[in-house]
Amino acid sequence: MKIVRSVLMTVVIVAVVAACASTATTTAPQEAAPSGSMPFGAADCAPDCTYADMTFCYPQLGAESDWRTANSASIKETAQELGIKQLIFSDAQQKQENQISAMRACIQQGVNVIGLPPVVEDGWEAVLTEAHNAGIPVIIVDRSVSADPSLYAAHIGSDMVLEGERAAEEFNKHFPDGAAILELSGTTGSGAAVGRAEGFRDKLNANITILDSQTGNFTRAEALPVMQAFLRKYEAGTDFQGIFIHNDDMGIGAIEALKAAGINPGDLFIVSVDGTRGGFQAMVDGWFQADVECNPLLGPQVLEMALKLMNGEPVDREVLTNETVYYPDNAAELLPTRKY
Ligand code: GYE
Repeated sequence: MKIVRSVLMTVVIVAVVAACASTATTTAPQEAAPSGSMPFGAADCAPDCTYADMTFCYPQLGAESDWRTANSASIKETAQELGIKQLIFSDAQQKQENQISAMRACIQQGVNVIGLPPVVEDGWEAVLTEAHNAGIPVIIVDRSVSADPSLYAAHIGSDMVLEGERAAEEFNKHFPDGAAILELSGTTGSGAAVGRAEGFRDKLNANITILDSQTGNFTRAEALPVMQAFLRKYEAGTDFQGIFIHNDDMGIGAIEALKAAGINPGDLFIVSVDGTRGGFQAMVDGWFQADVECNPLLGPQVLEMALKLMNGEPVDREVLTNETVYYPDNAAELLPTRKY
């Protein structure tokens, strides 16, 4: 109960700090970057810092999907279990400017480490430089950034290109004689959508054509009208035989549109990404023929690395999650064991 209350307090504090952030940060002159040997600055308690010393900032990008909800829960639960001093958690509602102000508030407060799940790849140089100059290490979590790697400590997340490649292999296996397919892609400019699209195109056989590709911004609500528009433009089964969908939530939105149009499970070959319970249910119901895993449960790895950084210990600069592909044949059996 006490812990829950302190987390709530933290959220309130974040909101207040965030509200003042924009004015505060524009005036603050930047200090010189910390010198060579310890580029991201160890905490004062190094080398004996424990989780009880840690103030960790996680400016979450939003709550757009079940994947995201599970990722937020993993960070919060791990922070509680490990007994860190303070978790500063915020929700940017898929807006980069909100993530940047939340980060600036954390820099002002002098947190020990920031975990940043960036909504898009570009545009992080300024705030990453501010964190770097303040000696606050940043772990890029989940999606990637295009900024120079010298500006952040490490990246922990999935190999999005590999996920796209795995999805393409499913279409190649299923359509050896070729096909036309549609793509429902994730948030434009996000590392997840860019990587998946790239890997998918790299591996897709030349006899499979991507007829059209539109973004559904990783949400159910936005995928539904995109699928409806696709169905007005193209005839399912005739103009296209399959759909590659960048996450399960958009898949669930698309299924609503497909059902309403009288399409039956199995009429189209659909491959999605994430492996959420919703995705497993869609496999059980016959809608998805494969679901490429993307694991959101990153809390333990992220906080362990945060402690190492506080203690000035070396860390791996790129930590990729080990993942697989799930299929309908054992989806019903695995569904109850899924953690997200
Ligand atoms: O696939 C999707 C979420 O960045 C890996 O973001 C993440 C993606 C995930 O909204 O469901």
